[in-house]
Amino acid sequence: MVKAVAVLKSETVNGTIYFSQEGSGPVQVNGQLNGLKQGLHGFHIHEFGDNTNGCISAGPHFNPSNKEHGAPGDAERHVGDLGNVEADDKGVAKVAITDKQISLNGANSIIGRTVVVHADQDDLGKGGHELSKSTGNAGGRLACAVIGLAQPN
Ligand SMILES: [Cu+2]
Ligand SMILES: [Zn+2]
Repeated sequence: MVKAVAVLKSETVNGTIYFSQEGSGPVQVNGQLNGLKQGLHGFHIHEFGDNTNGCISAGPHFNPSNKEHGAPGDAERHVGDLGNVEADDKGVAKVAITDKQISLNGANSIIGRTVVVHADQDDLGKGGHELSKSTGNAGGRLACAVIGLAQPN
């Protein structure tokens, strides 16, 4: 079992996201984000673990196979496309995602990259906006954190 963790903290949003993977199986993504506006928020792995200029220096969505932006269940998607998380009326989003494209080892490894939560809903590539096929038009980057290895147990 490989485990990883990211601790997000910005002026408005904070939370902790845990990742775990058995062998080359799916990655379980679990955790909680606080301080969000109620509703859906884009949630992605961005290419670089570089937060020197805030979340912007994390670069674009992690896309090692050079595909277009899409929904988590689509064949045509960035590896980093984890869709949306949904915040309740208290601004809390409980995250519970199982994903088969991200990995904690090998070519699709997200270790050392950045997890980002956005201001707006990710349209999953289907919104017809000029940004739909690259970012899902999910708006600004509210909070982010570099994904690091965690103690296995
Ligand atoms: Cu993003
Ligand atoms: Zn994407």
